[in-house]
Amino acid sequence: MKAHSDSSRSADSPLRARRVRSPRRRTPLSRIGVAIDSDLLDRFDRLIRERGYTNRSEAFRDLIRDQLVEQSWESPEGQVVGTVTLVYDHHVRLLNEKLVDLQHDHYHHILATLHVHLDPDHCLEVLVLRGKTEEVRRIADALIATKGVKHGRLTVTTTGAGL
Ligand code: NI
Repeated sequence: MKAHSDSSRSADSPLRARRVRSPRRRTPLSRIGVAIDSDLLDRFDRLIRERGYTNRSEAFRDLIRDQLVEQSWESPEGQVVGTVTLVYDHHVRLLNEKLVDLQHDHYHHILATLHVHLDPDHCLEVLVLRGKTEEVRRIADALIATKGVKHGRLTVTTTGAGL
């Protein structure tokens, strides 16, 4: 069995990693060495401490996953999950009806909706959407662009598969 025979290889040689097998993992854990400017590393350490990370590895993994999720949204045919947050004034004429109509038009892509009455005038809605990237983006754009919506944002996330 030829395992871990690459220890002589430089730690930062591109795209090489030492693989460590753990019985509890579906895929082996790989260890990599990263050469990084000291100042940059200091700033990174401060940043991740502020965000509550207790070790660099988990912070690196999250950065990588974040980029992979972003990339999955570049493919129009990819299956994605996203949330749309809307804040609007429910006194604006026909706005509620327009938003509800839009949601019924796309009911098969909208998994759930949360509605919060923020104050006597304002409503906040959070919608969970699933589907092909281009479909989810189109629905989110239509909701956010509806006249009377004061703020809207699509947050892109993932079905979790493959991460
Ligand atoms: Ni409301």
